Amino acid sequence: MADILQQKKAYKLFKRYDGNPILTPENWPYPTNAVFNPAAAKLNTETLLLIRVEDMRGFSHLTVARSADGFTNWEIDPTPTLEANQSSREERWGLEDPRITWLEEQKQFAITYVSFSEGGPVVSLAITKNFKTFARLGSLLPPEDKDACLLPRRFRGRFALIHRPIVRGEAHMWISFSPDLTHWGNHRALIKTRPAYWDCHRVGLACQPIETTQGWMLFYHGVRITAAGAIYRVGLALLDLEEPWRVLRRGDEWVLGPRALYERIGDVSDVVFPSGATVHKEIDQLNLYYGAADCTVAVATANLSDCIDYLMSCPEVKE
Ligand code: BMA
Repeated sequence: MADILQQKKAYKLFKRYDGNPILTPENWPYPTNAVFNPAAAKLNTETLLLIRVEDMRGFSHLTVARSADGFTNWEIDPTPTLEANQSSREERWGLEDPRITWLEEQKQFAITYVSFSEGGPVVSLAITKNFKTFARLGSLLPPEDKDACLLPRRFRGRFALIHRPIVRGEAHMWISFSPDLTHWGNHRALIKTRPAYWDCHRVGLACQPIETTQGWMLFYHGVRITAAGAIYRVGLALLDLEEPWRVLRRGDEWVLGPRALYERIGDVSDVVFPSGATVHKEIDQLNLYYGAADCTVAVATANLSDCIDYLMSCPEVKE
């Protein structure tokens, strides 16, 4: 029988912010269909979100919103911050689902995002200091690939990228390595879908990996297909700190799933899709930013030490 205490722990980890959704198409400075799947970072004293904005053609671009407390009074850039380069065939149909990592060596932010090429979705990289000017490094790996994020530093001399290629129709998370952020190799499967579980159909990285003394705390989304369509939920795993290709633990249950109305009803119903987080160690808090039903942006908070405590009570992964 499933461990009831463990399920209770997982269920209680996150608390939705009462003011959700925090960003909607209605409060956007220009006409949009949907605002969702935000990347998040702390910049100076502010919380910065880089949000996927879908226009009325169905194409997406990325726009910055800033807030002093991470919950209210968002200042949204009046025009798109990062748009598809129309002359690039790799970006023909827009930019989607960014993640942000602070690169310790470069002292810059890395933004990994999905660019929609004519040949399918590919993972692309841009580097920035200020979210105003960007160096675009282009696409990293061939399609079909999504849900990518860099880790903040090198491991045995190489940068590490977590991503989610689709191979033979299977959607598992992989990790790849590069000496220079351009040439990628040593590809290894990292976290796979689990038959019959809530994450049986697809898995993909959620927010950027969070460094803890126990290892890299990894939020990921898992998909199950039901008679009513897909349900996107969120689970937790732990990667080794120095050898992030080793999965140490993985929760059996999801820690956040669609329950609130704004998560259940939208352009794509029953979706919680986190793609950014901010860590506030001084108050032991994690803010998890997510797209709700592919329409709006919402946030849920958790106690960092509760997340680690939960992870350490999850089953060990035997390779
Ligand atoms: C995934 C991605 C996300 C989206 C989700 C639910 O495949 O494309 O952008 O939020 O599906 O529709």
